[in-house]
Amino acid sequence: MTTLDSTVDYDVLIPNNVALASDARVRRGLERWHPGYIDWWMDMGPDGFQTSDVYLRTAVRVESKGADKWAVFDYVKMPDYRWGILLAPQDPDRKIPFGRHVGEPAWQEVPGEYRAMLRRLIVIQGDTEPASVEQQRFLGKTAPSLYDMRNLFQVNVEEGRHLWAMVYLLQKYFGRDGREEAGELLRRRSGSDDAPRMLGAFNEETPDWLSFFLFTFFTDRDGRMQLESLAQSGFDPLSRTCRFMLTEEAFHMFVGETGVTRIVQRTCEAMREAGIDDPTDVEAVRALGVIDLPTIQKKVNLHYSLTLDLFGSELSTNSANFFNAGLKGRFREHRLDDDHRLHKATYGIPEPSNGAWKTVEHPALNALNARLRDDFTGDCSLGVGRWNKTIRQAGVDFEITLPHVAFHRQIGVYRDLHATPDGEIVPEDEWTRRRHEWLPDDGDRAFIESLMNPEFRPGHYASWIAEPRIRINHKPGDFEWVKLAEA
Ligand code: BYC
Ligand code: FE
Ligand code: FE
Repeated sequence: MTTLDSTVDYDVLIPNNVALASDARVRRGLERWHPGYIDWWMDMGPDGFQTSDVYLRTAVRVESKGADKWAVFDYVKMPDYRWGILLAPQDPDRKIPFGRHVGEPAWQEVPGEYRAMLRRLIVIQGDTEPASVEQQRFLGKTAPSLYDMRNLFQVNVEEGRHLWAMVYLLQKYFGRDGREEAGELLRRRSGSDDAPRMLGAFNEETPDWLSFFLFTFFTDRDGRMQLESLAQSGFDPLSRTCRFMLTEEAFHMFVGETGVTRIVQRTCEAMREAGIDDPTDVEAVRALGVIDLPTIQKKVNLHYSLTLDLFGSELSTNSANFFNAGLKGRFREHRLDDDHRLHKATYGIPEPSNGAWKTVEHPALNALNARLRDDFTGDCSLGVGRWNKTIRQAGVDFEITLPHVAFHRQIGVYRDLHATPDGEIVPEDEWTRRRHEWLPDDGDRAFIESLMNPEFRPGHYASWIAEPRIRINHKPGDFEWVKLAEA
């Protein structure tokens, strides 16, 4: 019996709302995987803080009921975090919302003909979660405040839980090869030469806190878009898992957006106090111990373009197959008003033509990655608009912009072009010569690194970032978000 409740059973090794107690095979599989996970967390999780007490939120329910919140906050040592398996409640009447099976009852078991495709989607999703923890493992040591440190660790434990979410699906629905894939997810390592993570951006470094905030703004937002598409899946357990993951994901986006806002705000304040009007006077601004806006723009260019590659090629038969099969839908498929099969539909993709860009129509089924990427860009623009509002309100004349989709791409239809952030196509040698105008160079990286000094006193913030306006769970300004263990 798998009747489900929205309350999570915490009196067991692996907290869950999927009746694991009465599913001996899967419970044993997960219990066997658990020690390897803890080993991975100790090796690759936040370095130097595993015995500190962190004020963390833990999900206890999959939805809020009246005054009952879905999560509780308390001090936890990260290795003791209760990583659980939480699926959104099942809707017994749910139908497959798109593709060739549209309108049929959602699948509760894996449809045999789509097994390999589905497993691949779940493995790729699962692979990104631990990768991000690996990328961020040294950041605690240079945290600009205990508040930011706590937020980093909150994101990290939740990405760990997202790995559990995918491993549950693999173990429950994919038998032996699912268990093998679950093992491989603990074996690959971000940036490794012989066993790298699967997608490009997850093998890049996250060397500093500006990168961390931009990663959570852009790359976790790719996570959001992909999870929204998988939440539409006709395979109901995947849909339900992703729906609950999205509840947690909102916080990751909050960390990214407010992190960059606070950096931009501090830069503008420092400029005003020093009477500097020209935001492009990089040397003068840097002398104030804050990050100049042109450098922030370069980092935006980098993280945005790396993240665009995560959507796969603009034109992809994989994505058409995922959609036709009913496995991966569009962003908010259930709100779209069309046939949900995309029979004769087309979708426009910008392509270069005689020194200009023109929109070329393609079968919409093949252009689903481009469409999701465009939805992503729209969502990013809202956040960037809010950063620009902060800059404007501070009276500084500067605007942060998202570069052209063809800029600095390694995957997809633009990969062989050399486009500037404005979308001008230039010869390769010119692009290489001017690269430092658009992307961070060694000097920019060294400058940012020089600011990455820890600030671990409660209520204090590093010189380059403003205090947050809204704090987690309404705690006071000098709250001790992380109680550091004695060295
Ligand atoms: N790097 O037809 P194509 C998150 C491969 S982030 C390396 O163009 P497709 C998170 C591709 O696998 C969200 N390889 O693309 C965020 C394929 O290989 P095969 C993660 C790449 O398949 C922050 C070949 O190139 N979830 O959750 O339509 C913190 C041709 O592929 C890349 C998902 O991505 C790349 N960038 O779409 C923590 C959802 N791009 O099959 C977590 C699941 C493509 O020829 N994944 N390739 O060997 C998918 O939906 C799709 O796999 C992709 C690619 C959208 C990634
Ligand atoms: Fe995640
Ligand atoms: Fe995330």
